[in-house]
Amino acid sequence: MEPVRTIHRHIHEQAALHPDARGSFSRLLGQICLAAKVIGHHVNRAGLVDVLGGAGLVNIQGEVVQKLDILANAAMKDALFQSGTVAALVSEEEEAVIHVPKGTEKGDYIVHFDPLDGSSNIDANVSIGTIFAIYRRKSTGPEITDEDIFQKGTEIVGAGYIVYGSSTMLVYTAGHGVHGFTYDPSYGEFLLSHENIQLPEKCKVVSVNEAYSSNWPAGITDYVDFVKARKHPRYKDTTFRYIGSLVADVHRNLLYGGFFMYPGTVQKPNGKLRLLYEALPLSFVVEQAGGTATTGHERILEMTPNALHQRVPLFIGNRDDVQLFLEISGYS
Ligand code: AFP
Repeated sequence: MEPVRTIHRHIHEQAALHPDARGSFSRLLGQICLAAKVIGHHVNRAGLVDVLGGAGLVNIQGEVVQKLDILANAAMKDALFQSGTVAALVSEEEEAVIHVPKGTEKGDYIVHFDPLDGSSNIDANVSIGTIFAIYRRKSTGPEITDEDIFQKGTEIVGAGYIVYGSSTMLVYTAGHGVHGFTYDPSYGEFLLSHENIQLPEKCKVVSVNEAYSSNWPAGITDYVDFVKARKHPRYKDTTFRYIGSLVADVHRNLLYGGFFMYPGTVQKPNGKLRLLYEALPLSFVVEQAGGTATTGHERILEMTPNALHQRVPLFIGNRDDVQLFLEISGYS
């Protein structure tokens, strides 16, 4: 029988790579696993209990809040506060920085998260996910400052996501490779299923919502047409697939090889996706897996964020495809 490797064992092995580690980062990751189990449980039972559909609210992004968004947000906050390792949180679902409640142990980490990405897909049983990025607090005073919250992606100490799909899978990196764990309900544990994920060389999939093509800035259509022509050796067998859940689109491309784009439009030059809790964590994961991510003008991980819910165009995936995109679109 194959030895069973749980995520907790893996996290402890990774911690051993940092001789000065005091265990709080491992505790934090452990609590993210707990939140993933709680959210996954509710997602799997969504049709059976009253958690499907809108909550009758609109969030800071102007988007309809689903009941599961609220539940997932609460699960992440509870789990992270219980860890005693966080100094502050940023969530897609909340307008302002979330401070640690009075009487709760504080730590040194800042976590940015999207509790349930792709939630407009929930009612149709389409894969959705949770995305997170972890930073170390910079300031030393009693107050959390902008310096703590608006760090560059190059300062990320850990990032990952959970996909709730045909199974629940947690993918994370703490800067030493990208590792995937599949939830085994009979053990109640995430078990190592994808060790050291590397983006495959080939471009199996290009993902983009072409509905916006008439409003794209010049150059984007040139690249999309170039792929569709299927003349370039990279694109002879490429297909177009778009789920509409960023986390699921990026996860599929990470396993199969590919390139995801969400350009800005003439009306919305920064597009739709959020920098802090969508683009930055996924860019960190994809770079760790050998890929790259850019706005078309700047490496995502080198951007200095200036607002909690800042939006950013995103071109992410295999290095060769990003490079071809930059050349053909004329962005480079
Ligand atoms: P929801 O959470 O409202 O479903 O939005 C998901 C998302 O931010 C991201 O996951 C998708 O990639 C993107 O929106 C899809 O947006 P379009 O429908 O405009 O393509």
